[in-house]
Amino acid sequence: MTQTSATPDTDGAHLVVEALKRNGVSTIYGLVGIPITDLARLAQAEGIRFLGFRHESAAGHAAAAAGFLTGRPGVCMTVSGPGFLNGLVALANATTNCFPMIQIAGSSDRAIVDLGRGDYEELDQLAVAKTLAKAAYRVNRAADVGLAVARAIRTATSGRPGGVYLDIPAAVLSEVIDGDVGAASLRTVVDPAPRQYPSDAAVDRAVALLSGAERPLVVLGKGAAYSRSEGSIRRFVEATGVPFLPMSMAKGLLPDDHPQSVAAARSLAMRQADVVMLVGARLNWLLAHGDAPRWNPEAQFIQVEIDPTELDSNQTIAAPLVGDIASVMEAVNRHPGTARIAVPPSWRDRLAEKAAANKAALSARLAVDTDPMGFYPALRAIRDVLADHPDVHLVNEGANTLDHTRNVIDMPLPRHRLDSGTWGVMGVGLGYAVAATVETGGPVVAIEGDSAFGFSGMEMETICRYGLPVTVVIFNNGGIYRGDEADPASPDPAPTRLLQSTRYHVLAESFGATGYLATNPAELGSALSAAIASRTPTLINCVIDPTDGTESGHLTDLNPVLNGARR
Ligand code: FYN
Ligand code: ADP
Ligand code: MG
Repeated sequence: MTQTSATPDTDGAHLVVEALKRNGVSTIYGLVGIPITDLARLAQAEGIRFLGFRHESAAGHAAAAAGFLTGRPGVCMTVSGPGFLNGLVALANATTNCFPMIQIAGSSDRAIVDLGRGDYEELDQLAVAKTLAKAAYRVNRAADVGLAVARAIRTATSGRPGGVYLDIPAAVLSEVIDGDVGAASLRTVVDPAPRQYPSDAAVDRAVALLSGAERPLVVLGKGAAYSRSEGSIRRFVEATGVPFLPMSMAKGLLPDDHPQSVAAARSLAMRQADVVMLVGARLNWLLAHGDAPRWNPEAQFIQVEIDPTELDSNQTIAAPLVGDIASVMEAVNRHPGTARIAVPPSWRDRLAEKAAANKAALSARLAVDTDPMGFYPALRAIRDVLADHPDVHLVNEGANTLDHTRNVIDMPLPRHRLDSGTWGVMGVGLGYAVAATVETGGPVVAIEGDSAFGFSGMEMETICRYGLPVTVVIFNNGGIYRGDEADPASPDPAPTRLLQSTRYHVLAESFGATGYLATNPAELGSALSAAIASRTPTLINCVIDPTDGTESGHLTDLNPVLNGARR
């Protein structure tokens, strides 16, 4: 073949790697197979770290967590058809949680797929992804790879972040084009998430509302954590004295032991606040949609939000502050009226009193040792160890395991808690854990219900293969919610039952991790201390009383109760 330029020819796969590198992508979370195996090899050879998983869902969750932790889209790479579909839960979850992520999948021959002729792993992936992602694009020519990657990065990161799907047919990966044409087609995204300031009038309106409040409240959501604006949020909260309520993944944005935190007086704060400033938090199910009786029906809402279509989705937003949180909070802090916002001491005292009572009640529960060990004494042991390790990233999923851990374990630092999030999803655990340590270099502790662990448990091998400093603690109560449901009138176990006799620690040892069995708080505490200090893969099988646990944790009310279903 005659060379048309001085540069050697290139192909779609090389351009994908170049385009990602040029835009600062340093890690890909994926699982290889047809048609992306060489693409992964190439990425690795070119200095992009490729972390290979055992299931695409876990790889995708890792990419999503990377997006949340870094503010840049995490990249997941999957094969076509079923592998693509396995990754989609994570892409949809990233979109629901507003985390920037890109899923790149290879795909089969368009000419065959589009006529339904039955190709290998045939699926109209683009059409499927469109319904679940923030956006979905297909690259039809190798010369468009640079544009496609840039567009995916821009879409995933700007405005409300979310998941973007990039479909690359096998034929495009191997399409050879002139090297100069290829190089010229690459692009670097400039300022992927530009600042967006609110108007002066919008700031005036919000500050006026807060100034007239008798019982103001700030609700901090994971959007605030994502925006990395803890500095300006803290300045606002401390200058005004307004109490704040952290949503689950906003715990630590301001430290949980901050005197203005009303996490421990959640219901009272919601029920009585008269002006509520939502900062990167949605009035969705996690906030009872802003409805009475959980909320004061007279409450007026201020919402700091990047996506204007979120406003009024549940309650009327009296003072919208549309923009990125960092810019909005700077504008609010600069406003002369902010210095005049004052919180009546009676409101602060009422909340403080309730928080103290709830904390005392929780302390009492934590102090009682039971045999077998319950959730609370187990969490006491974990809390005491983690208090000495503020740098630990905490991953948490399950039902009771999620709810109890969230309320017992204080977070001292922003973006150090990763959990089931807006979708209440199970299966994020080990993927989130991998990303948390890969992206930060720090140690991770994943506190997992025994059921929750099952969704991504095989990634223990991944953690061992890469030698990651991850400690998985399984709260093993032998079931979903609890492990003692009476056997039904069927020869099979009850739907909620799991085998509590499972030796999860031995399973982990088979991959090369250190395994511990813990049946009391002392064993648990010493195992966890040793695990964190070792900075090596560890799994602690923490056996919990099978009678401890409530159906659906704190979400019991969401369960339809059917006649004749329970014995
Ligand atoms: C909170 N609380 C505390 C503390 N933190 N007391 C003492 N100390 C501390 N540190 C109090 C809080 O004020 C509440 O008391 C109570 O604990 C319960 O708080 P919680 O858990 O926030 O409960 P609430 O209000 O019911 O919250 C609803 C929720 C939450 C939906 C936001 O349950 C949640 O995030 N759930 C996610 C569930 C999920 O996704 N599960 C996965 C699938 S499970 P009062 O103020 O006195 O009320 C499938 O079945
Ligand atoms: P939580 O579950 O913690 O309440 P949500 O995920 O419901 O948090 O809400 C996060 C909100 O933050 C979303 O509505 C999202 O659009 C918004 N958001 C995300 N990033 C930013 C940002 N940089 N600036 C402003 N709003 C943001
Ligand atoms: Mg369980």
